[in-house]
Amino acid sequence: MTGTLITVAPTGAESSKADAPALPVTLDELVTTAKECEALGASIIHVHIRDDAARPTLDQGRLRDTVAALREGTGLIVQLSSGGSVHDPEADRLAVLDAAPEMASCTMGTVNFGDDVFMNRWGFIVDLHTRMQERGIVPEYEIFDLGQLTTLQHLLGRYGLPAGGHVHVDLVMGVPGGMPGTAAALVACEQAVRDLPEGTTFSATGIGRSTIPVMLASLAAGGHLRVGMEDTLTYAKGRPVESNMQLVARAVGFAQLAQRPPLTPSQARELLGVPAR
Ligand code: KMH
Ligand code: ZN
Repeated sequence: MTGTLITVAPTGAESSKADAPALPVTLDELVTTAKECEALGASIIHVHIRDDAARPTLDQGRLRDTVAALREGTGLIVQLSSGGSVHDPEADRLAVLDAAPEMASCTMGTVNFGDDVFMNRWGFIVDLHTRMQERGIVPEYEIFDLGQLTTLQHLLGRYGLPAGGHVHVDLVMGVPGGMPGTAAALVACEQAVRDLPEGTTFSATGIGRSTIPVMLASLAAGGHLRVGMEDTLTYAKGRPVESNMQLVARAVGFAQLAQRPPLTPSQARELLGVPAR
């Protein structure tokens, strides 16, 4: 078993700065957070950006500036979200790839998302996957429900392996409308991952209070970790998260206890098939 990939997802598109003042929403806040999380043991940053009013945006200029600033200021693998917010049109989500990140997310199906719907049509998934192949952008396949792993199997069988040749999935567990954030659900996914190409790796993230059981289950099952304020705003009962660093530090501690210490960004690049810097 290898060390642990730790992804930080610091911002997301769902929480407001008013509700979570520690949320990094400016470029400066994002780069500062990224540097601190890298120093603690993160190797990937999953990025959603905000506009001047701290609202989610897929503005192309801002995306490019963000990729450049993170590359300049950190060694982290920069993974842009192509999921955006549930309100973003497909064209804007596809255009995220024009900002030329090293990685981008690619969700494997439509899912209810609280009171909203996170729409991911088959044709849209194929467009994202094939454009990433053409441009050498390594996908992280986002899985919100068990059947989406079967969709991924179908996608790879029909359109081939992603850029870099390695398949990496992220199990997003505990979204209201998706699979639960339980050890049982994680084990079911881990079994289904075995039907994907040999060497496929997975990370897992538990939304809200499922963050700890999902982290422990993922480490026990040989998986990797994603944490951050995109997914978790309460550190413990009655204690709001103070910073992304607090969540990364906890994940690093769990990984070390499991004797699977954090991978460095260059080790993570090697594992995922992301070209070395
Ligand atoms: N914000 C969610 C609607 C992704 O980044 O690819 C979608 C999401 C997944 O966060
Ligand atoms: Zn996201």
